Amino acid sequence: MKRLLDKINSPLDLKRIDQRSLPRLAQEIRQEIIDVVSETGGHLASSLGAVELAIAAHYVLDAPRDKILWDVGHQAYAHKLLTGRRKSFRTLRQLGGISGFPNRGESEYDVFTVGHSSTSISSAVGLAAARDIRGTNEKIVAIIGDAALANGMAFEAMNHAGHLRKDLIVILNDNELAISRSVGALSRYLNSILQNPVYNKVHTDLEKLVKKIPMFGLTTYRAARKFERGVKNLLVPGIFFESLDFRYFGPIDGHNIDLVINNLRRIVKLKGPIILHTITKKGKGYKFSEEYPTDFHGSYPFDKMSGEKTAAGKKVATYTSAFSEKITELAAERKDIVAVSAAMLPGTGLNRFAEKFPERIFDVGIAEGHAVTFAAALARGGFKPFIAIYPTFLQRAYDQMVHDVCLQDLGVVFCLDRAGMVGEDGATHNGMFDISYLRHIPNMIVASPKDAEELKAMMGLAANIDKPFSIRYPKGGQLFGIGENMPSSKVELGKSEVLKEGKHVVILALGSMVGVSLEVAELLSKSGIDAAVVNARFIKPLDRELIEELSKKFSKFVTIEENVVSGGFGSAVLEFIDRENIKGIELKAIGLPDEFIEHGKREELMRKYNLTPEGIAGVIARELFDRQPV
Ligand SMILES: Cc1ncc(C[n+]2csc(CCOP(=O)(O)OP(=O)(O)O)c2C)c(N)n1
Repeated sequence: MKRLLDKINSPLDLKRIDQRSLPRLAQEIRQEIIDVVSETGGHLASSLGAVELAIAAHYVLDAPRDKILWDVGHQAYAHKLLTGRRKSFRTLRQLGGISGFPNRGESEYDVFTVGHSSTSISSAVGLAAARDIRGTNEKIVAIIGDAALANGMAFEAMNHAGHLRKDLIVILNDNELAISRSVGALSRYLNSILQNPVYNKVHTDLEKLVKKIPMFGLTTYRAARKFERGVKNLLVPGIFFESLDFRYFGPIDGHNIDLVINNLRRIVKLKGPIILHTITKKGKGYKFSEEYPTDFHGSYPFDKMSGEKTAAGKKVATYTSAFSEKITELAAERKDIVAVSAAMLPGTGLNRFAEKFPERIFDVGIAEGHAVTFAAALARGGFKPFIAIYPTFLQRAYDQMVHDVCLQDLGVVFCLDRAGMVGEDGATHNGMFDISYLRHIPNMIVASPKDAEELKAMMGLAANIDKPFSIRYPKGGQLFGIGENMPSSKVELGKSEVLKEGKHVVILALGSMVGVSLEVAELLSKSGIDAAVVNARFIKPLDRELIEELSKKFSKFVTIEENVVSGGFGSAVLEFIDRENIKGIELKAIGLPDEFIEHGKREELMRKYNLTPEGIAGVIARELFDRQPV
């Protein structure tokens, strides 16, 4: 039988499908998502959980005129399939293909480019304010998960929406999970709603009652609402949403398409901020993602039959696992070591710590700003906090680092996993700005290890230094270009390591680019260029002594880093040369360009941005030596 999905090129085609056939369509969409993600990898479990919500939203609303905002956007694969990207869906997350998140450049149905959590209600309020000034009447709907709702930004936006009383709808996609368990008092509160049958019955009865008395319309309805609030006050502790001036509907089964459609049809007609609470199952419709939603949150490619990750996703030794080992070891030795995560226990490797030291782990939820100030206060309270976080998400906590950690010179350790290019998650997730946003904050130490052993050594050093200390390391395997840990000298604060002597040029390489630089040196030697290679280790404090010494021997310097060149490690070296008035140095700063970098395989992107050994050797040979590389 021909698939219904194959007829859908836009939401208009969806609307032509009989409502009774929509469950079949949901089934087909699920299968398509499983088929594709098993090959490309991606956010399987969240997307499977939001299929009916996407269908219902597009069935009832009139996008792109009406605005549908997906929070984080990792659950929007069904939305993509329904909005003209059915044919390109197989290129998901691949270089030149469609993004794994809503992206304005990709489709007019993607209202906001996203990837970071908890922006949808703010965007909805802003779009509603713009609409009202303009005097148009499109509907604005934000779809947000229970974990994303617990972020400060979502709270701030609800507070504002309640104040402005704008017409907008928030669909809460509640599956009781973040990547792992949803944490926090809000999560407990949502749970209490689900477990309160009395309230649910009163709520439904009231609606039925009101609908039966059309003659009295608004007055009756208002009176009923007042009564309802009174009843709710008795039955639901807090009536959290209603207190913020949102009208609360639900909870309803978010996989029952008729129910979601009928509720949406009703509430789009209402005024003011509204929240529709839907209950969904993360990973719905695929045995393995239902059973292991955390493993299938962001998944590598997998075998559909067994659920096993295929070669591309097989576990290799990673920086994350080295971090995980070391933090557990440190905590076993020292009772003052505590760890903080913003809803990323599995991704950062903190779950092992969490199991071993449950009283010393703090998962604060998707709340990066809070995580940093909270850690500052843990340090102030006499503990040694390690925050494990992705640098792209730490961007959310810049002021907290400045004002709460560095200004007070508190001993918080920031372990920045996924620094550099992350590959398939693309522009919203690349960790390419952290050197620039960290190194200019007074008191902050910024380090980057060349391999996993060095990461452990740096963590050991950081544990014993009572200052803000950040360590950045890339996603995945230990070394790029070499394949195993290199012999290491002792890691000392602000000291680099000379790995190879040379005569003509010195390469100061950082972190992931150290292994690459050794290969660069080998390639250069074929062109008769003898390059020295230094493993910089510290961006701040810089190894001033070594740079001064090198400047007496070399007139050509190269810096290589996996960060934007603007404000990065190369800038730090240039600033030092300038400040110390060192003359006669020609410096080539190699790194990432001043642009957002799209999704694709990391290797492809490294090639595209010329950060391969061949690419870098070519640049050095041509630009510093006026030679064509061999
Ligand atoms: C600012 C920020 N922090 C962390 C993340 C990583 N992250 C992506 S999805 C997710 C969990 C989202 O849970 P929820 O909102 O409940 O949606 P679900 O996946 O359960 O549907 C997290 C922590 C992010 N995208 N943005």
